Order: sequence, then C-alpha cells, then structure tokens
Amino acid sequence: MNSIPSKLQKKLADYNQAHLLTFWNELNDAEQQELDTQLKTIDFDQFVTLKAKSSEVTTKKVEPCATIPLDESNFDLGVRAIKNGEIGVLTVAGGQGTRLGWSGPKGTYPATPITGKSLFQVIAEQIVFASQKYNTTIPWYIMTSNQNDAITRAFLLDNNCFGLERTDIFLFTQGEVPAVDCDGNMLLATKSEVAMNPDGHGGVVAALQRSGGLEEMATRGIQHLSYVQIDNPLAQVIDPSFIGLHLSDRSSREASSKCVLKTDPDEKVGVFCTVNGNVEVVEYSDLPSEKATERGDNGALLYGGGSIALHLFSVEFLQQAAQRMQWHKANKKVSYVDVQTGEKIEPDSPNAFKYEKFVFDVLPFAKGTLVIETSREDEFAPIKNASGQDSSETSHLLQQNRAKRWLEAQGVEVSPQSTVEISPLTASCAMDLQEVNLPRAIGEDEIVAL
Ligand code: UD2
Repeated sequence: MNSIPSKLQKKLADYNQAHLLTFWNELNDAEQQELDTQLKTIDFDQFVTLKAKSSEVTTKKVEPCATIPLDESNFDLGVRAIKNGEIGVLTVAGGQGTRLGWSGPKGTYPATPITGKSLFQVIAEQIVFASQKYNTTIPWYIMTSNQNDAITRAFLLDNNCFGLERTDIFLFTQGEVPAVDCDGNMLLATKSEVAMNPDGHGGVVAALQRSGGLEEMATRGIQHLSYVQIDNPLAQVIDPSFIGLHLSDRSSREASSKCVLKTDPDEKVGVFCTVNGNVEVVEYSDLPSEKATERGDNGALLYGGGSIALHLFSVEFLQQAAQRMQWHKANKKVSYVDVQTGEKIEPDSPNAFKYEKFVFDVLPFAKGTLVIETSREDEFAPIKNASGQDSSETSHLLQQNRAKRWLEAQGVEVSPQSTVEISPLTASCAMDLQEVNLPRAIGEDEIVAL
C-alpha cells in the first residue's frame, strides 16, 4: 500500500475535493493507481469554470427565427462541393440505447422495417451510395463514448464497415466530466473511481480537436461537415440541395441547420429562435410555455421551427468554436459511495448535477447561419423509445411511407397495406429510382425490399 502522493493531496485540497481520497488506505495498489490516473485526467480548472458558469444569470431577448424553405435552387452548387471532396459526415453516437431498452450502442439498433438494418448501416450505406453516385470519397467521422467505443469499433469491423473503406472512417471518443452534488462536491462512483458522465453531443467539437480529427479533415481538404445524429434513419446524410443553399454565399456562411414545423407546442425538440440577435436552438425544456404556445395571425406557432439535429458546419469554424460553448446543467440521480459510511447509495430522487454541452450551441457564434425548413415526412423518423411515440414502430411506418411516395412518383401502384423498404444503396431520392427495375404494382400482402 502506498501513501497518498503529496502533490495529489494538495491539488485536491486546493479544489476542495479532498474527500475523494477518503478510502485511499483501503485500496489495493491497482485501485490506488486507477484513482490516481483518473484524477490526473480530470480538468479541475474547467471544473471550477463549469461550476461558476452554471450560476450565471443571463437576460436574453428571445424572438422568433426566420426560416427559408429547402429548395433545389442551389442543387448544382451542392453537387459540385460533393464531387470536389469537400464534404465529410459527422455522426454523434456516444449514446447508449437505454431509453430503447437496448443494451448496446444505439447505432447497433435494428432500424429498418424489413431487413432490420442497424442505424449505423443506414448511414454507412447512404455514404457508400453518394460516394459512388458522385464519384468521390466521403469520410465518416463518428464520435463514440468510453462506454461504447470498443463495441462500436468491433461492430463496424465485423460488418466490413458496411461497404466503406476502414481508412475513410475516423472514430474518436467524447470526453467525460465529473458529476457533482448540490454542494459542488464531486462524487465517488466506487471507492476508487470518481463518478463521471459523458460531456454531451456538444463535446464533439473539443473531441474532434483533441483526437486530431480536424487536422485529418484539413489534410483531406474537407471543408464542410454534414452533422447527423445516430437515431434518425430518414436523415438525408448527403443532401445536395441543403449543401448548395449553405454554400450559396460561401464567403461568409459557417453553419446551416434544417428544421421541421413542430407538430404541437409540447413536442420534445429544441426550437430555433433568435436570441440577442443570433440564431440559437433553445431546448424545449428551456422555452417558456407562453412563447412555446404563441401563434401568429395565420395560426402557426411563432416558435415552430423544431430542430431535428441536422446541421452543416464549416470545418474552419469548428476549429475555433470549442472554447466558446456553454455548459448545461441537469439535476439527475447519480449513485455514489457515501464518504462518511462507505456505503453505496442508489438515490431515488435527483441528488446531483450532470454537465453537458449541446452541439447547437455553436450556432450563435457562426456567421450567416441559415435555418432551412425541410419536410418532416421526408426527413424525421427518430427512434428514441421502446414503444409509443418515436419508437421503431412509428419510425418503420414513416420509413415505409416515404419509400411508397418515392415509388408512386415513378408510377408504381403501391397498396397502402403493403410492406416496403428501399435500401440506401438503391436510392437516395425518388429520382434515383429511375435507374432501378421497378415492379408495376405492389399488392397489399406483398413485402418488398428494393
Ligand atoms: C435531441 C435534441 C432535440 C431534438 C432531437 C431530435 C438535444 C439536447 N436535444 O434530443 O432538441 O433535436 O434530438 O431527434 O440535443 N449523444 C452523444 N453523446 C452524449 C449525448 C448524446 O453522442 O453525451 C448523441 C446520441 O448518441 C444521439 C444524439 O446525441 O445520437 C442525441 O442525443 P439524445 O438522444 O440525448 O437527444 P434527444 O433525443 O433528447
């Protein structure tokens, strides 16, 4: 057994966190080493700022945000950028499928209605298809978390990266931050481990910097990133119309986002607003209900632009955005070891604060941000819950409905009762189906995967 390293003891005392060493003398060599190493990785200076920031009171002027419709006016510009190899895909996949009742990384969840392709496969195959269609290479940057990194890597390798070159996939891990109790004390998850939580999808910006991802992009000549969450199998990962609009004034624009009209004021999506004159996403829980329910003369919600977490970011902009992002604080249940008794406590009500960053918090710093309204039916079918709203059941239906619309646009008679799936390797839009040998009709009992 070793005595507490004096430098460590002093550092923790300086930050009022000496309690983390309470059980030091009970730990074996390996556990002491584990705790020492973990404490060295925690950024205590950031922790102090984080606590201070969370108590900042700000008065913000929140107003509705102007949006423009997604159209094809700059389609060719978008295609040119894709063909030139300027576009990469960025996916945040650090989350577990806990809400879904799925034990693995969310990206491994079977998402499509007939073939059960995983969420990862749906994105990978869209990238494969676009790379072939535009005769280019589109690298894929995937953020994992400590919890799911190894299993995500193994899953992609076991599946041959779903047709992508392994060298065109860049995996990197998001950061973690300590959870703290109501008095600002870090908690021990075990006697030799501080309780940490992932730093949120907004951690992606710092993680890209840390991991060398941004440099890798610069080496490849990637100038813009198409950002997609892992959980929406209808997301158009490579969309020339969106990219074209984003580039339509390329001297200045650093970010663009897609939105859909909210179904009702209570829908659980962030809302695009103008805050102190800048475009910002205000999370649904932070938008006062008098604003969330406010309607214009035409009856439409004034704060109706729901974020579906689809963005385009300029790589150059992300290089300087990490330091500017704020932290969000959420009161959560965190199990911990009581330093008085040594007992493991499983709280039944929120006892601690978790800190997270949200990726959309870069938007207020970006020049020229466009908020572009797309069709909910065509682009939003998230899988978040095991049943009910935003479940695989609702997503399957929406995926099938889009597939049927695409087929009907090509003159196929499709029974509403049929079951249909279009592979991302077959088409990325209705027009792509012109190249495909299609049936004349699909009857009500038919199950057709194209
Ligand atoms: C998110 C948005 C919401 C809306 C909705 C659309 C936030 C806070 N809310 O809600 O406004 O746009 O999506 O579907 O963003 N992730 C990580 N690391 C983390 C946390 C999350 O990689 O530490 C990933 C996760 O794997 C997923 C994505 O971020 O791909 C969204 O996370 P979520 O499921 O927590 O967000 P949700 O559904 O509450």
